[in-house]
Amino acid sequence: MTYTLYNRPGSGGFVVEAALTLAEAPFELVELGSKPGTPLPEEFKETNPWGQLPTLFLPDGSIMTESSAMLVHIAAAHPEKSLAPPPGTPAHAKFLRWTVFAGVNLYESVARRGYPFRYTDDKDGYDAVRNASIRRMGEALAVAEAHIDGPFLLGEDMCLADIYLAMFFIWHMGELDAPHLAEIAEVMRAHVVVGQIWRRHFGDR
Ligand SMILES: N[C@@H](CCC(=O)N[C@@H](CS)C(=O)NCC(=O)O)C(=O)O
Repeated sequence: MTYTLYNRPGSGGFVVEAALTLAEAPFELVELGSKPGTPLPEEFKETNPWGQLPTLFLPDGSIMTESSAMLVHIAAAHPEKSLAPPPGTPAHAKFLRWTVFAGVNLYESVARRGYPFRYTDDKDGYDAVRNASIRRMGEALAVAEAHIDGPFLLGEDMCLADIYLAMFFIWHMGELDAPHLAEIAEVMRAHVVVGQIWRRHFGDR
């Protein structure tokens, strides 16, 4: 049995695909033919009742949702790959903090920007929701930036949270002065494993 990852090109399953590949864990990729920023087909709720990607099936057939949780799980399930610091250490606490911060605050901003109709019933308010979400995402990225030790979140050693933060950094649509995040994104583009997956999802971004 292997992992099965449901995603679509350009969506957040990128980071889970990168994590599984770095873990050298065999997985099957099921790519839905739907465009980023559009709701998924209603039938997908039979697979994931919340109707979102990424959706991950573990080798035992159980389902996981929530990209941040998947990253924490993959790192824990493949400890020999050092994808995150050992659980129980202060470094792991920092890894958890920013992985969850990204899942809760950054991904939620992306959702408000892409799907404003879920956040207001006022059709005239969609642009306001979008604009506020872009501003809020910039604020969240700036807070994350200020906590990056450099060159990576935790200092010298790259962890899965770096890939996650880099993804949100390039998804941000506003102005942002974030040299650490910019450098991490550059490392990801050039990374021998992550770089190929990055290009397949995000092209030259
Ligand atoms: N909290 C979820 C958010 C996932 C999410 O928003 N995924 C987007 C793709 S990038 C999606 O499935 N959009 C379709 C929809 O929400 O209908 C996670 O971290 O996995």
